[in-house]
Amino acid sequence: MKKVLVTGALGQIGSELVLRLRKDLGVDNVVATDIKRIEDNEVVTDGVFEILDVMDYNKFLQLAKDSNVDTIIHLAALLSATAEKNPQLGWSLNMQGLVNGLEVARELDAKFFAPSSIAAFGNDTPKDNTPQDTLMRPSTMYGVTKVAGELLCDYYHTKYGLDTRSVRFPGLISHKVLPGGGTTDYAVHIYYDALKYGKYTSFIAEGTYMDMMYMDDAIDAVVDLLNADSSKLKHRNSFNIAAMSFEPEQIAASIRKYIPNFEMDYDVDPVRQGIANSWPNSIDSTCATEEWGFEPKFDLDKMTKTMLDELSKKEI
Ligand code: AKB
Repeated sequence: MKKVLVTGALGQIGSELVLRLRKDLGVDNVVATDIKRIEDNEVVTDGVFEILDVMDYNKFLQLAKDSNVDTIIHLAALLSATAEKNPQLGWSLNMQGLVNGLEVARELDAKFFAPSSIAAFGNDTPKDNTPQDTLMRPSTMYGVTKVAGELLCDYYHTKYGLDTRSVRFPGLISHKVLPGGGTTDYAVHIYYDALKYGKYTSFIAEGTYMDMMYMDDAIDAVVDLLNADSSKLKHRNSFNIAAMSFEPEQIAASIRKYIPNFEMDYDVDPVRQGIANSWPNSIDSTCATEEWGFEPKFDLDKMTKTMLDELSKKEI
């Protein structure tokens, strides 16, 4: 990986991944793209940034060719709750955007990464310590696009020899940019409200376990997998990766170690709760550890401390 094009670069993952890649590869070797510009944003101001709608295949191809990239990281997609509100748009953006990305990568013979998610699993999947290879019949549009996307990326690998790689992200928690339209977003909002109001109303019910990960571990995972020795990869699309699994009361308890009077109550959103109920409680990431050395560094309390410290420095 020497020169990378990133789509959806202004989203929650892209905003941090682009900065890391600029450090690793050099500022001129990262082409950040998104559907619109956000002024005064370091992704836009401090390096190469281009407007790109991933549905526009010709522009996508031209930009990748002109920039002479050898890797494409395709992050532009709708998340679970937004895709559930507008399933047709979820299908068309998540699938056509992916097909366009894969076709651009095929034209350039570029390495290709597009994230999958714990959403690729469904009600019939074993809930606890969900294995790498198991039953996958998701009941959400987002999940359907993730399973289809995994299969498509594997297809491009076997059919065309394209170097496709991916991870199944759990809920990602970070302080730089808010997530948009996910089911796991409560685990980010809770830190903002804890600092701002001393209390939080959770849209996810007590007792609902989901896998989560601090953003630094997620960024390391993308970079490490892309740099991994291809001959060691028995799997490709997509690796289970897990750092921690908790339910709302546990994150609240972790926050109370630093903000003792923090209070939480519930106003459960049936749509997001339904999505959460269909996902695993925890997944097994042994294959990622064995095949490319995945090892997360943040547990719940370390993440809580970092989130509260970092958010305290920001105007929220
Ligand atoms: C979401 O909640 O939709 C995402 C995900 C787990 O893929 N954070």
